[in-house]
Amino acid sequence: MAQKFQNYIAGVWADSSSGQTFENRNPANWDEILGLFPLSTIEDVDRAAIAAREAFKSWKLIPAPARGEICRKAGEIMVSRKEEIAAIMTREMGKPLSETRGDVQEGIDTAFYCASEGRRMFGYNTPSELQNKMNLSFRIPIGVCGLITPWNFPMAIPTWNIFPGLVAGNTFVFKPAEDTPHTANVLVEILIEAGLPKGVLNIVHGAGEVVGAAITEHSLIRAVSFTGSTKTGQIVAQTCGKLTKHVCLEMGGKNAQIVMPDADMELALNGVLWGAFGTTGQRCTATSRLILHQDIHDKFIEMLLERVQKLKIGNGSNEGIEVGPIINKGQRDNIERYVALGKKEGAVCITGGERAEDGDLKNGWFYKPTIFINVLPKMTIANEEIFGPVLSVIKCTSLENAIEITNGVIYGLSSSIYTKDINAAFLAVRDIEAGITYINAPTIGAEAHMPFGGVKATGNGHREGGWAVFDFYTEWKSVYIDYSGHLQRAQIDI
Ligand code: UN1
Repeated sequence: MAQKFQNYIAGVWADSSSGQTFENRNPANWDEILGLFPLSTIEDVDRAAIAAREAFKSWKLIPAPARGEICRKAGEIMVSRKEEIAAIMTREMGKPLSETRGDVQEGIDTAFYCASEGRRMFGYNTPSELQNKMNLSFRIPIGVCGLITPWNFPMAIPTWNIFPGLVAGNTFVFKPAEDTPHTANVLVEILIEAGLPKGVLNIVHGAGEVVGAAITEHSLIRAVSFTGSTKTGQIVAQTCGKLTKHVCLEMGGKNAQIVMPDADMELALNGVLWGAFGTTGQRCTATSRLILHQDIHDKFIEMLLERVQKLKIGNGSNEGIEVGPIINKGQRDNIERYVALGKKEGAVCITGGERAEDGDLKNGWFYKPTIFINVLPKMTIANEEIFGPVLSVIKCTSLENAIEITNGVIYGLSSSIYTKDINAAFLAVRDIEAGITYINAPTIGAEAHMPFGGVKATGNGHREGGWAVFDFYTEWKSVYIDYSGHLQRAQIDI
């Protein structure tokens, strides 16, 4: 009998009011049921929002450095449980242990970073335009925040939001992805152990259409952070817009790596292998387009092909595996649909393009690393986010042409260029339309203390990570102190 897990609302672990559950399964072995989680209802979200609103009254009064101390404690617990959490995460979402350890580490980094930010939550002072008057501005919390997170970074992405949001004085209703509910519950357990008061963080499991929608619509929830598809993000944003809520969106990407003729080829090769096939291509920052200069195209493809075919596909729980399974059947169907479309549109699939089904692999949702060449910028596989191990190679004629191709998609999350020409590198930094540009490094690998997010259809102007995230999780309070003892009228009594 599979273990049963619960929601955590108002400081109490409890089943959904529906009494129903959903299964959490291992994508590397679909027969393995890892647990049953509550299929929650609108009523559960309502209770969580009320609890979070109640808890906000006292949580906001705790000094930010003390709130930061809870994050620091949580970080320490994460350090001691790192191996265990990585194993849980690999079982429920498939990426290899080396990567799930990295995901936990990203949470640890965020915990320690945010803990120290509790002592810095800077506002600013300015001179007043009137005599005997002082102007100050402070960052204040927003209130109850809703958080809807994806399955590909089940620890990193929740912590990117929860830790800074808590340090800023907010409370949360958290809905993790249905594919990774266990890692999310571990994070809640850790924060409870770290001393978080009841009601400050509430977790409500279930379907996006029910729980996610209820969070977005709930009147007590004043801000929503969403990471996922552009299509869903736009729906979240519409609802939040109607209800004048803050909304932070992190959505799709179609990230390109450019390789110029003067690049260190071996370095560029290692970069694209990691960028395109790490996390089985299931990162919003994944390299899904490789833009090769025509002078090195054929040689680079030859080298790449040899290396790709050696990547070790398998169950991420086994050490040495480089490419884990696809998260679920729906995602693999989606990849298959794009691969068929790529072929139909005239691109040439030179490796992969099919399921990996040898031996035990047939029990999971495995798919071979796939490369298309002769891809033209107008083709569907050069424009739409596939979220799988599929790389589209496009030939370019110059740096300007490479940048033009890079910018020719609706998204703008991450980007990369390999070159030894310092001028080319700076031009790329200036001209690529993306939230992140790497020089001589792959499109993946953002660090916790740097702003994370994208332009165009990838985001809506906010950033997670680094100091920038506090711009989302706080409001401004401007304070004017008039100590003149008489009425002074701004703009008039000057
Ligand atoms: C994501 O793909 O959704 O930069 C997040 C990276 C990771 C985070 C990615 N640190 O690839």
